Amino acid sequence: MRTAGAFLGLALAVPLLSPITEAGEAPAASIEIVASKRAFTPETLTLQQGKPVALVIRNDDEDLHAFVPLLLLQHTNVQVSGNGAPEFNETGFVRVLIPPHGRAELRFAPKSTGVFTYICDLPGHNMRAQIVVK
Ligand SMILES: [Cu+2]
Repeated sequence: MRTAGAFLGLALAVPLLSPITEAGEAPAASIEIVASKRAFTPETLTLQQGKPVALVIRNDDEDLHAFVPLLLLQHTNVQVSGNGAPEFNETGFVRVLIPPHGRAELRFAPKSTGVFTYICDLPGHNMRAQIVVK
């Protein structure tokens, strides 16, 4: 009975520790956005609804930049890694500040289809681009 109990505990713990890498599921596709010379590249990128993605935002500038997705990530589970400073509120992920020559990686699965603008909201930075979810 002790063995059965230990096995059950392990079986319950594993899915909590690795929600994305379930057996048989392909690893999330990695897609890169570059912030350089105060512009985001590419201007438009396309993601698939419900499909896990690792979105890497690379800052090639000497300036601090922010990645601020408008509506795309509301009420969505987002795992952030890299050396950015993420911010969350009651609706979920709000933005990540990325230091000069830094990078942030966001792992999530887009919830809804549509065209979603993202911006850098730092003063004087007129940076915007879009993510299409199909
Ligand atoms: Cu900026």
